[in-house]
Amino acid sequence: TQPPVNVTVTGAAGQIGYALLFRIASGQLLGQDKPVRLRLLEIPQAVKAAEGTALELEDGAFPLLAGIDIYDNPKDAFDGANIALLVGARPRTKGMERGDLLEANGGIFKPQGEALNAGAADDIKVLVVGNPANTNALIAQANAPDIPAERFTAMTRLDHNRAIAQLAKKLQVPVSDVKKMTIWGNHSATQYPDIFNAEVKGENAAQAVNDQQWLENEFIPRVAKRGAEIIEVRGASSAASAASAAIDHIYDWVNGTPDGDWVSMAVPSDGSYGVPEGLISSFPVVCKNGSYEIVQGLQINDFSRARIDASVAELSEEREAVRKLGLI
Ligand code: NAX
Repeated sequence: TQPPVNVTVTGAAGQIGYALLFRIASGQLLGQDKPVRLRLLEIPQAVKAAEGTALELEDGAFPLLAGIDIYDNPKDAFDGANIALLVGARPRTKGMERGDLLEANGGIFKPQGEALNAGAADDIKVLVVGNPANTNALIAQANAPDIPAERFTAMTRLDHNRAIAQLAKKLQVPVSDVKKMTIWGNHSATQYPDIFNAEVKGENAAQAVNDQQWLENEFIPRVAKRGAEIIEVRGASSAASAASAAIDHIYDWVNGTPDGDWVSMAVPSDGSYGVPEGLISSFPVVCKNGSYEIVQGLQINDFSRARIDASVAELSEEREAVRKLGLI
């Protein structure tokens, strides 16, 4: 049998962590042939709750779970990590300005980037889920100069999955008929779900829908504001769907995307589609042999261009703000 893969999860005692850890332990993160060792990071006050979750994980008797260790400091938690899921973050509280939010998260993601740089395994892959995810990923990446920048990614897969589900519902087809969905830009309300390059049963999705009113006034805002809708209806923010998307993101990155399809990941821009280099922005990507490439050559119409530019402008502003704070 293979040696276990070290998977570090931060915010392990939170609600996404609770949904995520059981799916990792059951083999859904990497595949049914890959044993995993969980390394959980929490703040000291939440270590006990993480220990409780670890007891439950033990009770799952998961054949692929080789062990669980719990830490309250990033240095130890990221030592030897092959996969890092950065879920724990500082949420926006009442009266907090965006600058305060970025600064508070800088206090988390800067030391985590440094700890990854110091101790992670050579093949480390990082997914940032904690918001503001794109800029938190940028902070961690900038503080880990010895790790190739492209190993730092942020999660827009939940947005991607939401967009597929809404489009399938509109066209009354199974979700598996929808291919080549793309989320562009920031994981925020400015994100742009693009159906002009998507396909439904091989047909162009925008043509299949043929309803600009629905696209502009229902689909785009519904996907972009789905997080708020979940809070409104459920009384708590998305947790299991977010965990599921994190599983999808890493599974596809490690095992590859299917032929004839792609997924959305926020990754450091190489300048593709006019997105300034270095910004961690969502793109269509294909994964193969454990790495990914941004899909090239897609047509971007004026409608899409304006929306992509607006979301990317927000990312540029966030980068400027964290630069001024000395976080990158
Ligand atoms: P919870 O508040 O339930 O859990 C967060 C956990 O992180 C807490 O247990 C807390 O103690 C821990 N934590 C805080 N600072 C830490 C640190 N420095 N090191 C380690 N652990 C730390 O939040 P939850 O609902 O689990 O959401 C987690 C994050 O995911 C939030 O930032 C949330 O905004 C973000 N989301 C991102 C999504 C995405 O699509 N990218 C969607 C879902 C979710 O909203």
